[in-house]
Amino acid sequence: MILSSLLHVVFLFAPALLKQTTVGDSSAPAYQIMNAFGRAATSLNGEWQTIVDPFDVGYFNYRMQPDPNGFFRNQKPGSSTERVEYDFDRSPLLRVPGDWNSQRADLLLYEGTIWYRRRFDYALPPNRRLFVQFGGANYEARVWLNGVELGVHEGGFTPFAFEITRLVRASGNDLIVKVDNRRRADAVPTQNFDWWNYGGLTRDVTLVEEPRAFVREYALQLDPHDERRARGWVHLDRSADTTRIPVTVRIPGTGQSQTVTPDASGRAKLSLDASRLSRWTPERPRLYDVEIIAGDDTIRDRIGFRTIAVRGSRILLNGRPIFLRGISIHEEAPYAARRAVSADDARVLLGWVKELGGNFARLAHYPHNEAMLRAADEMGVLIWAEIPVYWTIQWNNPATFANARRQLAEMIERDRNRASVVLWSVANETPRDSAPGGGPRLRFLRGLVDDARRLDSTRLITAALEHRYIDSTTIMIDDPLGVYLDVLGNNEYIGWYDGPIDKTDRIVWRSAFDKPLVMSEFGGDARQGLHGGANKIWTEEYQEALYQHQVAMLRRIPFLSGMSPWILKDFRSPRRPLPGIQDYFNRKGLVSERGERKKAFDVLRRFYAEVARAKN
Ligand code: GCB
Repeated sequence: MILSSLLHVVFLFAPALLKQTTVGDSSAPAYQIMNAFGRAATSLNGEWQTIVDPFDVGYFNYRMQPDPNGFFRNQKPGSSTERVEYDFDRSPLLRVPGDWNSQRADLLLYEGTIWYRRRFDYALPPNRRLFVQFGGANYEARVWLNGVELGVHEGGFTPFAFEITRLVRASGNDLIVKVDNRRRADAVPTQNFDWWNYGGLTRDVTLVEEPRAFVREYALQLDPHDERRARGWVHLDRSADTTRIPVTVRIPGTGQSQTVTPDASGRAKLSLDASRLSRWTPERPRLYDVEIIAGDDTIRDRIGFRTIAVRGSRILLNGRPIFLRGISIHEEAPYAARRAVSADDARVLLGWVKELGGNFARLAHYPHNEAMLRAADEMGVLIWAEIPVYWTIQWNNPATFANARRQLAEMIERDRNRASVVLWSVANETPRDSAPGGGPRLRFLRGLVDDARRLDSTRLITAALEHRYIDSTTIMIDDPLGVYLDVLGNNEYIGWYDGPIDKTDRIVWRSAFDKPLVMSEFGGDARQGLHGGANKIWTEEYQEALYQHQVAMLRRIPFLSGMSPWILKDFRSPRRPLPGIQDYFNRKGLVSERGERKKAFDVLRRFYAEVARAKN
């Protein structure tokens, strides 16, 4: 009772408090500036000073009340007797972008808060605006500039930005970020997941300078209903004093151009003739330079044009059936056990997909960094992109739902112009509601499906589902969520969690839907270099046999339109302690964490070569 009336008071006064402690532009909610790298940007990547703070003493006082003199003040003792119990200037460095776990042995298993501090100078010319953009911070990031709180962002894998036009100084700016990767039951993902909880500023940090009116977001894709046109929209962000300015979109290579005038909300629709544009395909991933010009603002992007659709159980790329020859990938670097952070990491990982003869990758289980999507566009790898709605999350919690929706919207906003992305996935292996017709989980996921369709009509919607046995050899895919999806994903582990390898030989697959199926996971662990017979678990030969039997089974599924076995590379997981075998790695990779191939790699490669000859 006392608590609730206190909260009420805080709630009533919160807006006033915000106004006092922030300067104009800083109380706005976090948003992102699409394509930060196609703009005038200054990188803040590099070494940042850091303070490890497992008890959050830099944020709460000893009564666990927010401390107005927290570490974000970056205080220095004013006299020889003043006590200040932290000092960024003398604190150790961590590299940004990068997870903290792999940078220091004592942080390998750390879950909690680390404070990051970076000093910078920036002479912002008059009539210009400045934003600080974070590519991603796992899991919750609270940001201050020069002691003023800019805001907070929740969710480890999507970008966010704050405007700092009025706060930035010509020299000596202190940017401070509190990053907390503690797992929470109400979070997305929740407490339990099968990957390492890499914390920190894991992606690029950038200052983006823009004029008073600038293009914040834009979409340009082939119209799925009329592929002679490329359609989309632009969204201008304007200071109150800027008048309407026209926006021109150009594809210089083709002479295409259109000029539009945004409405009062800063929005305008685009429609360009696309009849002479070559189609983007995995074999010929043609990208066009695109320029978007609004007054003094020019943004450059490279966009591919293709359509994706379904007909019955087939997936159609540019109107032609395609079989998705894929593999699942976690966002871990190719030759190390750390987060992948760069275009180089992305190219090696996707290079392995190409080596497998693949044309498709499932980027599990959360949005990967932007470099990965851009590399996929350039290299010709179709992408399944997903949000970390994984296993169980709090289906009945409105805050959890709002969080999942936000992460979905942020992912779509960032990647909506990437031709490679053909599938948005809203969930992985979520347990069905107990009521056959559905319940809170179905409501939650339908909400996400509706959002994805509303935000982007140019992609297919999927989810990795579970199945059920209707007798000992017949598997039925009939999750009620399937009604709302374009493509059914399904995870199965026959030969690993589900019976012996030769069980695959007897299984018959059925589906309640006339829709394409992508086998979004199957596989088993093998320690690279461990040999034995096909009947000895954990060996390369066991995994090899498992893949042989799996592909034989998959060939018999008439409605199968693709697959992304689990997984390209061994990855760290706290759920995998077995000494000498797992050592805290999930060993289902076709490649070890050091980049060494296992035998099953070749089984899949041979299968994909055959499929490519027969089906595409
Ligand atoms: C799954 C999960 C994936 C796990 C995998 C495994 O079904 O979707 O995240 O890592 O199984 O190895 O158990």
